[in-house]
Amino acid sequence: MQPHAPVARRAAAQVRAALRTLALLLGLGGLGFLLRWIFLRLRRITLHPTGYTTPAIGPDAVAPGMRRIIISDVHLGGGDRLDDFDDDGALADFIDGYVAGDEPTELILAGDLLEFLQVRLPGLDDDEYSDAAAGLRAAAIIGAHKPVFEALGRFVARPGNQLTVVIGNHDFELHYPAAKAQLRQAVGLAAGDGRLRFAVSYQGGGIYLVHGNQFDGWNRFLNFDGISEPFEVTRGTQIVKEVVNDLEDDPLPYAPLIDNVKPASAFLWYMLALPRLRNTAARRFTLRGVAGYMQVVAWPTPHHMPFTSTVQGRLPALGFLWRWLVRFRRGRVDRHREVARQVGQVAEIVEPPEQVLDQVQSEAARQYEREARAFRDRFAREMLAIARRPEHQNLTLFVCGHTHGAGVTPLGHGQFYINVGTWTEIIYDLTTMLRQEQRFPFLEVTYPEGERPHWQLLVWEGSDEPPHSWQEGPRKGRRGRPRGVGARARPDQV
Ligand SMILES: [Mn+2]
Repeated sequence: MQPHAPVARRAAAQVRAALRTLALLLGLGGLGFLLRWIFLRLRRITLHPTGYTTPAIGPDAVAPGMRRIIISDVHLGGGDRLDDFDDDGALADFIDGYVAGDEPTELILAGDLLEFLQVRLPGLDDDEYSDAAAGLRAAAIIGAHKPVFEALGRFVARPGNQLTVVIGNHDFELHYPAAKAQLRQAVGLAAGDGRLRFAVSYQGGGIYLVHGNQFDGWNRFLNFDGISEPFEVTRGTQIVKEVVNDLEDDPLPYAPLIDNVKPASAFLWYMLALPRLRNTAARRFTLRGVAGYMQVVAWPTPHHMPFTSTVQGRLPALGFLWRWLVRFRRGRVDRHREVARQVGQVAEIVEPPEQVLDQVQSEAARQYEREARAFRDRFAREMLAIARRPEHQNLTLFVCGHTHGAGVTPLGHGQFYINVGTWTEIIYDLTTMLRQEQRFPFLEVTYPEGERPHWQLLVWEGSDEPPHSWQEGPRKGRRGRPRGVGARARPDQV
């Protein structure tokens, strides 16, 4: 029995050492957050608006009585593993076979048409934001989705049609003229041709429309109307560019799906709620994501940092020091990724008890669900507040995208908040990995009796059958099928 005593003592000493380390880490973390808080309080950054702006579209610029089709969040990427949209054929068919109907139509793309944040080009730094860089990224996206832009070209070529592109948070770089020029060229229009126009918001024809990211704290821009200097990098942008893109390269089959997380602030819970945590590769992946998230949250956003590469030459004598600081700051993302990778490797070795894993996973899934619900409610509340403004009294439809969750919310007084969802594939339920079957939602607005819009939230099913109305829940809503029945995941599944 004797030899056991030292073993027990050693174990106790190890536990004490581990606890001490943990306490030290927590203390350092707390100190870090305090310093960060002080830094952000003391340091005022000034965002200088640049000339790269995009106007709002108001009632004067909205043709009365015109048929309108609205879709959102197509997220056309660079054609690689990070690209979330692989249904060029469906979108082109929709544009040719439905949008371009017999009457003049306005097609409104309500934001995040292009996925600039996931385009990685050789020779172009991920954190380079400029007119030239935006042009290159737009060109790469257009090259990867030719059928879509060809269909848009055929659409605008038909007399009377109008194409309106609203700017979102994933295509904020559309404020740069070079990106706009790429799009105009891709649909075969000359510079200055008004058949393609860009907007930060849209109001007219009974419709109020924004992309919706300004309702989302993690994706809100202080200056949404245009590019600022330094370039505004939101937390949401950071999560995509610094964490998600790196994770999506992982060989795990569900890795490319992780940018399904909405809202971005719930990324932590999303990662922890991913199924199959018992599998070591999945655990490495999850912990890598969690570590990446923590590091993004721990630091101020890049445009809050003192050394953005463009702020130079204030003290020429110290130029070398400045350049070194800029280089050091630019290495930040690589260092974070390295730490995240190492954390992931440790997670692979450590085998936590299954019970703990189950608990973590179910609690994280609950938290994620809670945050996602609060996010959806917030959009409805914001839209309600907008609808209640006296100047919006005579508008009927309050439309946005961004959440990727399509749906209709009555606001009273004959007004409706309509989210037009997304055209990318979405996972409806984390635990069951249930996918949304109603892939291609769109809003159709017509004016059969004058000013008041008639509207329908529909789902495109391909050119062989007419679109059906959007149903709540993940399942395909066929006509004749009772509404709602079997359409919702059971609440205990989440
Ligand atoms: Mn968005």
